[in-house]
Amino acid sequence: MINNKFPKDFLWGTATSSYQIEGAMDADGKGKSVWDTYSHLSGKIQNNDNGDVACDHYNLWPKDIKLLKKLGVKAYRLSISWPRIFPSGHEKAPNLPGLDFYSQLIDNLLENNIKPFITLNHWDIPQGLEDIGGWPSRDMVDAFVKYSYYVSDNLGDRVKNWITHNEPYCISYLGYVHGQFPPGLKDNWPKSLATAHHLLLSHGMSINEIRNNSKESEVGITLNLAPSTPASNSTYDIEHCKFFDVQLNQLYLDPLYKKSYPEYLFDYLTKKRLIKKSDINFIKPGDLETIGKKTDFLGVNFYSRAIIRDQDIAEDKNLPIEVTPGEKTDFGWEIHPRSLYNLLIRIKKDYPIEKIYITENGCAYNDPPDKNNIINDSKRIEYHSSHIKELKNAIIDGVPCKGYFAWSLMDNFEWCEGFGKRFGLIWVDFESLERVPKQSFFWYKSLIENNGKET
Ligand code: GCO
Repeated sequence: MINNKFPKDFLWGTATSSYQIEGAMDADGKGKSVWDTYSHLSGKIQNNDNGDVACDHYNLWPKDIKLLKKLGVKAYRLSISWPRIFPSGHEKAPNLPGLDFYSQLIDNLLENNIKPFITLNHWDIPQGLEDIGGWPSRDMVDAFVKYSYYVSDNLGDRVKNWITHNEPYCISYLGYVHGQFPPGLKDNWPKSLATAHHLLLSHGMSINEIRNNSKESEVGITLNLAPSTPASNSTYDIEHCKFFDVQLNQLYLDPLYKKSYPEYLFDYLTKKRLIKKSDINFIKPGDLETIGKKTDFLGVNFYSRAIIRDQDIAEDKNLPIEVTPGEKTDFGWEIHPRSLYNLLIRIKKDYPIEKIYITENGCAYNDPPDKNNIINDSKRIEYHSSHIKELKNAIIDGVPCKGYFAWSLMDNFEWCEGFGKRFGLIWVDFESLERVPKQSFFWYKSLIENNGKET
């Protein structure tokens, strides 16, 4: 049970992203994004699903705003599809129908007293920019600054909470080392690091543009962070765990808050012959100053902890595994709410962060409607409840967290998993596009009414 109330002005919200919900892949002049291209390549997405229609939010948004209103959220985090604004990325002027779509959405949110939190880049960059090199190319920085200028110029009178990028780690690591996300390259550490750098640099470069266009606004960035634990006490696992932590957490937090990169990471990768020192030439004089410009808040996406086993060493040469995961969600991600507390305490200790929002937290469970159209997703309720409890503990212990966004408002296109993993508080029938609030929706509504106290 969560017994204490949260601070009076705590922002309870929910989140979505453009490619995952909008559909309308070519409506009103929209160009192709990298996810439009990638999801149409055979075998990349479970079941060969794609986001052409998704939740058809582009057409059904009035319905979705009614549901947000019913849920009682104070804030809603959504992202802008870049190719709706600049179809190829190269146009000089923005595509006005694209801007109009978001403009009317925002007006409606505000009429319903819901604060829009806008993410500018939730991964669906114009294919036209990928074609000239994508994030490993420094030209992306200017393209992003131009895009953030036009969006904030048009919406900045009403939008006051801006997130530049969502989860740079996923773009950089999953796109260029793991190979699971567009552009699907494997083991290309030089491009992966250049991507991380250009994402961070474009964040720093766009802060002033956005603040100039959007008076009294706050600009932040969202990172997916997680604490990691070695699976055993072996030096292999301990060293691998350190590497994991540095590349997931410090690679982004250090430049943003300490104006430096963790040298350990570059040394480690050089030692393993995954990069040459000369590959790091994408860092130019002054870049770290720009990246380290004051960011108003840090968005934290939290799902699970990581238990790290060194896969490069034969199992019989390693020590036996001592840390095993507990219960998992349908995605196979361990449920470990205490890790949210530990993570927040650690980043508060290590970095001068003045404000945090939990911009995503949630779980995949596929419970379908029963014959009365009721979806009893009790495990989702338990997941959110236990994480909110740990968040409360962290706030009591001094973590400056000002809001919590449940991922996600509704079931949607879960990237490489397609429609097979459901994170929503609302069930979506992907044939009829009917929306059915789950029991977790009503639980969250009551939690919000009671400002974090469960009844
Ligand atoms: C991410 C994204 C979301 C996901 C969610 C569940 O973290 O991958 O921000 O778009 O849907 O995290 O995987």
